[in-house]
Amino acid sequence: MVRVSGGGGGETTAEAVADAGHIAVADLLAPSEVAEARAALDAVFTSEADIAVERGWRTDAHLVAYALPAKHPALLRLCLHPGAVALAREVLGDDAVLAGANGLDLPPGSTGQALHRDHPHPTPGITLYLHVVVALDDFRAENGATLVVPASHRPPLAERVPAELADRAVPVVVPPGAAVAFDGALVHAAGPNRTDERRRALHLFFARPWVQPHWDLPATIGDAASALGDEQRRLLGFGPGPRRWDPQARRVVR
Ligand SMILES: O=C(O)CCC(=O)C(=O)O
Repeated sequence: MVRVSGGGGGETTAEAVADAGHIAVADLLAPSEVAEARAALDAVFTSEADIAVERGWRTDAHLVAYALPAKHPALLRLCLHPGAVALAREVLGDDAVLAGANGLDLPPGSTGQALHRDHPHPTPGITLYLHVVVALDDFRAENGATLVVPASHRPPLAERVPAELADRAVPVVVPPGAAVAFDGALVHAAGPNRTDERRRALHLFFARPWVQPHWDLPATIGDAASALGDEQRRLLGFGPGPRRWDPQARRVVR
């Protein structure tokens, strides 16, 4: 994994995230994996086209699909990509879990997103959530490269509301297959797309195993869980988390 921006360069990935709040890494996905991810994501978008507008998944600003590992076998594999998992583990620890996984397409003319924090309460000194945004198309300033506000996850900027920090937002320019990763409390947004090209990304949202995930992936995957390997189950947040009572089986299950 080659870090291409974020931090001063001499520190570890975890130190760079603690300091600047964000990093960019090159070549997280190989070109063949980028092609596979694009095709799989487009297949999910197509399969949801009939309900996307009414659910707010397709707007003028974005096309979004949630819970990707439950929707396509290639996305189950790619959302748990060894490079992304290694990055999450460097920052969050070896027991990091995937706490959400979405796909986003910024259509031509998109206004982009408002600056926001994924986790609204900064936790200076410890990163609880790491958002790994994997570029599936070139991320350029003109087509909506991720905007980040460096160091906005820690004091003094942590006390400021996102909209106040617009003049400090900078685009992170990366090629397809690279990733922008940031502390979930960092102020960021998908930028406006002023081109006639699409700008697609996978959003891999990792967390420490003892904080609330943004998505209940074990429940979403349901019966397909029996086909998962032990490592996939652990990364998706199946056990050893809280137990639950299955009234049908009349036993405790994870
Ligand atoms: O796609 C991006 O550049 C960032 C998306 C994002 O911030 C979000 O969906 O919360």
